[in-house]
Amino acid sequence: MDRLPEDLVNALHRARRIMALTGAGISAESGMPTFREAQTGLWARFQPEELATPEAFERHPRRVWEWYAWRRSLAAQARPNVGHRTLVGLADRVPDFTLVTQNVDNLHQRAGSREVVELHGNILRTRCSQDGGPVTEWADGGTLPPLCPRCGAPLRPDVVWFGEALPADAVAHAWRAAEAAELCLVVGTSALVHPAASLPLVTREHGGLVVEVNPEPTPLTPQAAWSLRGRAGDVLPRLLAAAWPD
Ligand code: BJW
Repeated sequence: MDRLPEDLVNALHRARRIMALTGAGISAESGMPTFREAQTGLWARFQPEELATPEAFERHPRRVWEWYAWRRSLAAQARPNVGHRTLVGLADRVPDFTLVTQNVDNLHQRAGSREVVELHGNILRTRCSQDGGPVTEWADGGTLPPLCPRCGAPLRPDVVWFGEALPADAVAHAWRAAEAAELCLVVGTSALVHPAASLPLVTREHGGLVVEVNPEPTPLTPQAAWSLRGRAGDVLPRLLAAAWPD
């Protein structure tokens, strides 16, 4: 990416209400694998229907639990990067800023973002597979997955699998922010998974601008007022510095 368009920089500086929607790409520079990239994505090595569906958990609960335990350890070892930190800086400068993420890795929170709207849950949390209630402690009885201390059902990661409803409060919050946003900044998502991928379209339908940051084009690219080809860790700090030179 060469020069930043001046009208984009002005639009960013002027916007009072901004929503950022992030995906796995923003954590790629922290060493976290994305999902759909051809060589390196998780879905190039693992079958989503074998690991990220309720049916997979019913068939192979131990396999699914262990795969998420591995992912949890990757997230715990990773460090937030400059892309995550730049969104913290943006939130400090914009009167009404909402960060909506599809990521479950907790890196936005660790970078210092407050009030992160988590559409697909959080891999660090665990819940009961029966009643969905949060579980923070369980007996280490050797079974995997461990069992719910309240009802004995297997525990599962608090993430949203294909075919499952997203948390209603997060969806409602994200939808309100998308409708109100003058600018929707979409960072590091293939924009293939719904309903998350619909959020920038909601902003557009309500008269807001969509700005995409991604090294590759996506189905959202034709809808974006600006599509910046580059890595989040390169593009976001440049955007912030251009819009708020100080
Ligand atoms: C960089 C970069 C750098 C690289 N800088 N960028 C409408 C149409 C079609 C289908 C559907 C629809 N509505 C619903 C569906 C079905 C389904 C769906 O969307 N399927 C499509 C895939 C076809 N959706 C669902 O099932 C959802 N549930 C639902 O709709 O429920 C309805 C319901 C209602 C009431 C009762 C019951 C049901 C749930 C979706 C859950 C998704 N879950 C996952 C796993 C989460 C847990 C886990 O982590 O394991 O979420 S799948 C996976 O995809 C994960 C991600 O959050 C999500 C999105 O992926 P993301 O973030 O976009 O990553 P990638 O890899 O795809 O893209 C990375 C991008 O980064 C690339 O573009 C790179 O170029 C870029 N990049 N380096 C910037 N440095």
